[in-house]
Amino acid sequence: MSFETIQYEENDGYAVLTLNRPERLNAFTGVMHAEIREALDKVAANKANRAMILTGAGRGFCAGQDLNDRVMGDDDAPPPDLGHTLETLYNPLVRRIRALEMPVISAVNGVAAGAGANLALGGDLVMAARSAKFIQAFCRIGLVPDGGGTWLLPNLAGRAKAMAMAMLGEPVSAEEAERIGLIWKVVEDDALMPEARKLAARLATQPTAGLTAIKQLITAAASHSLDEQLDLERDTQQRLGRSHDYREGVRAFLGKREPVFKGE
Ligand code: T3D
Repeated sequence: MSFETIQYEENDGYAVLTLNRPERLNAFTGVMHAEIREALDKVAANKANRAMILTGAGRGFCAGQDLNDRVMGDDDAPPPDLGHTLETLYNPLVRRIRALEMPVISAVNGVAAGAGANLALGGDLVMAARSAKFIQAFCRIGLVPDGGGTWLLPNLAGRAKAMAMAMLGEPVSAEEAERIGLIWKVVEDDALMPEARKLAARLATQPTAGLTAIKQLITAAASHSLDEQLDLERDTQQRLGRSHDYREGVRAFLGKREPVFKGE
């Protein structure tokens, strides 16, 4: 499968989507958005894909919007409609990744800035190379964190850290990101992709429908009361209790053997 701005691979039960404009730290362009959409269609269309890795080529993960596409003309020229780009490009991307019916691993190989940082943080399991850093660069150009940033940051790291990151735009190291709960874990630079692949291959053997439900419930919890969440757990467990993988899991446990999950 050949793309201009990304690489796409399917392997061993999982897909790898690599942002691939290393000379621009994988900054987003319209073409890249379109290619990511096409790749996500492929991920979802193939039942054999039961996990996805999102990463970047070169020394960066993603530097957010390519600002070369936002060159300001003279003051009389009409400004770009950023509401339109969020509505048509960034918001659908974030929603699409959240809705993907499999775990998404962000393997953050280097600097993640602007919408690139929030794309990374929106993954379900976020791993970062020790040299990676996260920058809410928006305030430096008069914008607010987008790509879900104003929701993700306080939910992950709390209001105080969210405010400082969003208002100061300073780099947060991978180690600090792990310490404050922004990401799951830091690994050595050269271990990042081997570890991400090992994790994706393992997830691809697990009960995918159950993992997808975990992702949905934990996301829903951010806006639900305990009562609402208890109801959702009841309904979800009722559905999963009728699934192949639940039957298989219980039978395997009682039979003292390894389960063979189908993902359904
Ligand atoms: O516009 C809309 O539709 C609304 C949506 C907005 C979403 C957003 O993401 S807004 C935020 C946009 N991103 C930024 O403001 C980040 C800009 N980049 C940086 O601040 C720095 O590049 C980094 C902190 C990310 C990395 O710094 P450093 O020193 O490691 O690398 P560098 O030298 O700045 O960058 C390397 C090259 O990539 C360089 O090109 P050159 O000089 O070698 O030809 C640089 O210009 C280019 N580059 C990096 N980020 C961008 C970029 N080119 C275009 N757009 C970028 N975002």
